Amino acid sequence: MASTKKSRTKGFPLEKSDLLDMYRQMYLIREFENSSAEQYAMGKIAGFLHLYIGEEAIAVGSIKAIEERDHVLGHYRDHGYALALGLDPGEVMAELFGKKTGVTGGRGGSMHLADASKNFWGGFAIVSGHLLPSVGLAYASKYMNEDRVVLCYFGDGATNAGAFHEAMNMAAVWELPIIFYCENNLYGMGTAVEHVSAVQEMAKKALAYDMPSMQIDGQNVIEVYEKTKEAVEHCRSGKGPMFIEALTYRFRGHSMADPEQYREREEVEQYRAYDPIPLFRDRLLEEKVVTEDELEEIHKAVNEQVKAAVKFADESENPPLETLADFVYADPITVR
Ligand SMILES: Cc1ncc(C[n+]2csc(CCOP(=O)(O)OP(=O)(O)O)c2C)c(N)n1
Ligand SMILES: [Mg+2]
Repeated sequence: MASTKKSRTKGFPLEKSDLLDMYRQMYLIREFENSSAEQYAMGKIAGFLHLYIGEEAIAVGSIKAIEERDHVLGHYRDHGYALALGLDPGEVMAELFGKKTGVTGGRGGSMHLADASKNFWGGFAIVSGHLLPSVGLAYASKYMNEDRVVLCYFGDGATNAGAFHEAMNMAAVWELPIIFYCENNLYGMGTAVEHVSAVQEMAKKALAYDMPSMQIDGQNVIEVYEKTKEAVEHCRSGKGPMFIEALTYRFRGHSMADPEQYREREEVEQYRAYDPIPLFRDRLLEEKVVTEDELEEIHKAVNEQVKAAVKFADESENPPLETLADFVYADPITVR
């Protein structure tokens, strides 16, 4: 959500405070996740932990392009969306730790972050499981004349699932205000895209539904912002859905349990040249939007914030045992 002021920084579509905010968010996601990886190694986080490291520009650039009333849904690699939407890092870390103070009371963990007050509906662990609920929200928006756009993020792997095709079809038939946001990081777990997808360019899949699409550089936060803004305007003007394929790469394994035997170290190193954070930092410095000192201040503040988030999670209580069955719809005692 960008500032509404008209002033723009030379060479950029946004003013300085927005640009610095975007840089801060990307750096926060990176440091938050580096720290969560450490916490995982110390045994403080149970279950899966999927890191977004390398893909931060997508969440940050695209969420900057929407309004507060718009809906956001994503897959299990969801820390970036949560932090870009402004969820409290302490409460997100506490959720990873399974603590009572977590964003969903410690019941969902890393893959199920959500906050209804921000229209952030998850964090879904089932690949493509959120695509049809996303279409449902877009349908409600149109039916009730709410002028809300749905941002639905998913991976390249999800485009091979049946629900993807059902969702794309219905959204196109009903001309719904939804952006299908495909983060193509070239792999689904340990499987390279070329082994499982008949086409290598995910944007081509939109052609089958006569849906307009764009292929964008997911490592360039400004491009992500500008293209998402265009897509949001398309949806808001009643022209129906849009498909965006953001080209990206994850620098870490699929999850913390991934020995990464399916790709060469050299490949990962090559892609590090496209790390979205230094790319944005260098551009801000070159265009003299920011000084090294200002960046250093941001780094310091974020590092403190992440430390405080871990402390908050560490010091928070576990949910009490007697609340174990709260929010479970079926009675666990009587169901056989
Ligand atoms: C229906 C379903 N099948 C299989 C899995 C196991 N699984 C978890 S993540 C994943 C890969 C998905 O890859 P992609 O959609 O490209 O997202 P990425 O992890 O690359 O961000 C798979 C197969 C699952 N969670 N759900
Ligand atoms: Mg993928």
